[in-house]
Amino acid sequence: MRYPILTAEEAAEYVGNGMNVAFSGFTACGTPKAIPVAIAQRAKKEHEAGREFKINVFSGASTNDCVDGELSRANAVNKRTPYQSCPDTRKLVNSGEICYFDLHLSELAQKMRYNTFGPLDVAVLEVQSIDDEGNAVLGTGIGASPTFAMMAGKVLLEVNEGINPKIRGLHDIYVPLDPPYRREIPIYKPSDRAGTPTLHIDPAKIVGVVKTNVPEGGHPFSPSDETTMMIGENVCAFLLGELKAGRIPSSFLPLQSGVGNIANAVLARLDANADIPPFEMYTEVIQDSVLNLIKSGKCRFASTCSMTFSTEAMTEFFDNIDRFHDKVLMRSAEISNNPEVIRRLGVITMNTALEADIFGNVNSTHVVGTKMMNGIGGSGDFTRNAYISIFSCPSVAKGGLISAIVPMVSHLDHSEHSVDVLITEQGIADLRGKSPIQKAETIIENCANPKYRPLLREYLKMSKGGHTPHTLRAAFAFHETFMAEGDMSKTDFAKF
Ligand code: 0RQ
Repeated sequence: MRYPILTAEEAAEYVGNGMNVAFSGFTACGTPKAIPVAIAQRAKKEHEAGREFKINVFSGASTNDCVDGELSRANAVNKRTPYQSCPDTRKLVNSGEICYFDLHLSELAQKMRYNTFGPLDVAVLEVQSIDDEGNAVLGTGIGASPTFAMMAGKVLLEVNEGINPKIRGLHDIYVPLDPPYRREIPIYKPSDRAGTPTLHIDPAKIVGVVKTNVPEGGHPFSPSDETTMMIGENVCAFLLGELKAGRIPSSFLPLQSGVGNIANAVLARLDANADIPPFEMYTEVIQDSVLNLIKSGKCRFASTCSMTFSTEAMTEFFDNIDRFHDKVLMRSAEISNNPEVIRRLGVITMNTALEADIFGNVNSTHVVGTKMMNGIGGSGDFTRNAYISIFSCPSVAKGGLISAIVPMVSHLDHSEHSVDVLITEQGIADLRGKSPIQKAETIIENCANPKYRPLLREYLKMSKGGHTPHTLRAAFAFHETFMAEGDMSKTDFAKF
């Protein structure tokens, strides 16, 4: 190999206080494992010596514990974007110690190419292999690596020997020209290839390689419970109704699904339902449930940005790669989440809400309007450009102390203009073609938990006048009551 072999500690010496540093990958997949830990150790030493050491951290989406966890615990993060889901990072974001800006994932690469956040000093990229001409085979998550490699002054590589070499050929690396020169992105169906299987990195920028050997996989998820199963059933029922009505063609349309337990349960129910025809996915993350769908023949093809498989699923995938090789393609987040492509393909999107209001506005990010949970992630990229956008969530959280259906969302991520359908375990609210009052009646009767329906009906009744009736002084009565008494169901509108 023509590149110097470094220890992680030597590599970390290239990262200085105040630098913009980008890490490869998307979710935990494809994220570096050694250099960020060494950067965190370096930060601790600098702090002990009384010197400042914080970096601005860019990534494709959430990362692994080696990036967000280690760097946050070392108090080494100044700015952070576009998404995180790490408890240690979340704590510092909510105490104001990390300057977090929550960004649509598809937008990061273009903003970086236009220098919106200043020059990118260092890119730390995990790869499966790299040749002397700088052609790299990436790992199990791409994120914004193509743009990070293009824009970084210096590139530090982690060559992970734990990534199965059979991964070669699963990537489609394509960077669009920037406006005003942009042309259409040539993807007309989820399986279309637009670019190349390897990422070219200018060898002159590669300051060194750190070797690691960490197998990918091992991201656990909980099995479906009764609530998530019911949500899955309701999503199936909705999609079947749309098929029957001819609003979804009989050949079906590509699906996008978020991550987490609800998404897994929905996909499992789609798999089990014989009336749902085989479909393709145009999505940003595929979990074990998608591998099962591919095995059963229900999912014909999955375009994704990362493969978030458990260790067992990852092993099964690579052991049977001949069977899966023409069924999966990984793209950068800029392409997997691209508005142009999503709108063209007619993607049906399924994402999760923390809370929704009776008029169909959705909060996916802020607990009680103030505390950041994770971030908007790709949910906005998909929702705003969907053929049909579906949001689902359990009707209550924290054992019923919180209603997920509220009079007014305490933070807005997805407005009523982008939310077509709301689904809880209670039922389906199809909001299309309805006025705000009709939306409210449908959401209260079909989606709200029976425990909260009388309160929500009362709110709607007391709110008179206008197109979207509200009683502004009481719009956050549910949230205020929860903060004061720990139980939204104790809301007394007369006190507001
Ligand atoms: O709390 O963890 O203490 O049990 O929120 O809720 O129901 O387990 O659902 O794991 O799917 O997360 C919106 C956060 C949902 C996620 C969100 C509490 C609840 C629980 C988690 P505990 P669930 P999930 C693809 C697309 C935005 C990004 C996105 C998310 C915890 O789906 O981050 O969609 N979405 N990306 O008890 C207070 C409420 C609550 C509440 C739930 N109303 N108030 N707490 N909780 N509702 C991925 C990428 O973009 C990479």
